[in-house]
Amino acid sequence: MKPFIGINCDLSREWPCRLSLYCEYYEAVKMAGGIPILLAPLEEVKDIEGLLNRLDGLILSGGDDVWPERYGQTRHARTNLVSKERDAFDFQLVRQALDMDIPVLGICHGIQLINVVMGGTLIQDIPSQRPSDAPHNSKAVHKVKVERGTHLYEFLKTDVLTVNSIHHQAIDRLGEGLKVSATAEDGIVEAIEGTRRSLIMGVQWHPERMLEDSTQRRLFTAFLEEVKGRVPKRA
Ligand SMILES: [Mn+2]
Repeated sequence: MKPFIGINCDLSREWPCRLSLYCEYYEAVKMAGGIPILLAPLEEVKDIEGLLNRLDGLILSGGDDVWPERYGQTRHARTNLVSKERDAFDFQLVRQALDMDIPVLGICHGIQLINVVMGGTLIQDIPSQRPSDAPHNSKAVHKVKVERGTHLYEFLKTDVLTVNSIHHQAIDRLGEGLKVSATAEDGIVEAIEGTRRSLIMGVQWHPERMLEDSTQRRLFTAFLEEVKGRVPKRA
């Protein structure tokens, strides 16, 4: 039985109202041996719990920015908010997934979401608040250094990795129970993970857009292997 991997989607209330997800996310899950389940926003805590009970793992997709009220800040002029409904669902989904010990892999907005749910803060706009020579926004490519002794290193088996970079926000103060597993040369956090037994990982880049790269594919295949190994422990 292949594991069920939930993927949250983007929601736009502008007409015509729509849920959307770039196809690379579900293709990455299928490539890695899982069954992708696209998640529509739910409001009721018990409904989200019921949904998570049927999932084996969670991939948090990219998107616009987390609401800064979530980490006690006011909105920077360049912060582009996700819809309020997506934000509310994302938070409840991640909180409950962590409580239920369901493996989570967060991508771009997803790594930022994990950090904020766990009490961390974000740099709202890298170019104006943390300028450096290394561009992170749109079409940029840069290297990241992977920390040894992390799940990320175990998955990828490399100290240095070339990644795409399509973000203007990044992790500032790290949330509780998290550690940094990769950084860019300018010190921007590019990957995090949980310090406890639960499998919680986040990457700032978009591995699903680099599936032609065998190292990037391993992020998904190794995540799925971990998920498969953990399913009986939850049952
Ligand atoms: Mn970057």
